[in-house]
Amino acid sequence: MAKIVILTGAGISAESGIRTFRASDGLWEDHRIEDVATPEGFGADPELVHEFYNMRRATAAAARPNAAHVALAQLERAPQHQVLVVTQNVDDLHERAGSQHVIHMHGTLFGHLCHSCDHRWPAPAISTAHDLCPACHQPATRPDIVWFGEMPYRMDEIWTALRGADLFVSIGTSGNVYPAAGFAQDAMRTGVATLELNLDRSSGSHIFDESRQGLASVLVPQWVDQICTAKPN
Ligand code: BV8
Repeated sequence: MAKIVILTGAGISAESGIRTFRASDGLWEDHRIEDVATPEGFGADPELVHEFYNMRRATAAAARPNAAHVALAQLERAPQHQVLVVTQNVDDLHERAGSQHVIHMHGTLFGHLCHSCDHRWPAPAISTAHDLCPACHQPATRPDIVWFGEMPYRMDEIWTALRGADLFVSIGTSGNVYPAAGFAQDAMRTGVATLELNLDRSSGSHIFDESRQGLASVLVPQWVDQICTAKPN
């Protein structure tokens, strides 16, 4: 039984029509990170931030999983592998493709959080800064998203899984955002084999044992097929 930890980023959802962050037509071209993806930006203009996430929630809801998401769900069902997907993405395409062991370290578009009482509930399609928390009835609704400067979710679980893995695979991420960008280094330090599947070389490509460039919808099914048919050593 091979334990595989897979980190995914915006690139795995690009072919599903969800914009990445740092491409030339990327999400950060329309908005400054500081204005829409930090607690300070939310404090300054909560309405702008709710609008930003309403737009992304609508795009994600209209998107469909692509062959890369489907291949990872197939891999999870392979009896000889134990798979954990750690995603930086806030869409739900891994779950909709059938993956069950998924950690959303940067939160989810489909959840709301009360910044007054910490209550969580499913996000409606459209939300505003005036929405009341169903638990404490304060107008303290925010997207359940991890912004810059905030601690990503379930880090202890992630680091434990990473250090106990046989293989760490990074798919569709530019390796710009920490702590996720440090996972390959963490894995390598504890003797875990590392593989990168990405459209372009990333800022961390040199760290990986192997780095393959191409479209996720091509590389991921190819890789899953390769390891599911490989003879056990
Ligand atoms: C933290 C949610 C510590 C929002 C996101 C000062 C203060 C505090 C922290 C910091 C600081 N200075 C720096 C930091 C650390 C900071 C950071 O890393 N900053 C960077 C910019 C330097 N990190 C943080 O703040 C993190 N928190 O450190 O907390 C702490 C400690 C104690 C106590 C409290 C706190 C929190 C980071 C999370 C921020 N939230 N997302 C939202 O989604 O709206 S990050 C955002 O970037 C997204 O989650 C995204 O997933 C993530 C990473 O981007 P990528 O996924 O890699 O996307 P990108 O566009 O960059 O790249 C896409 C890739 O896909 C490309 O390589 C491309 O080639 C490839 N691709 C494209 N198409 C395809 C493809 N590949 C294959 N096939 C294709 N078809």
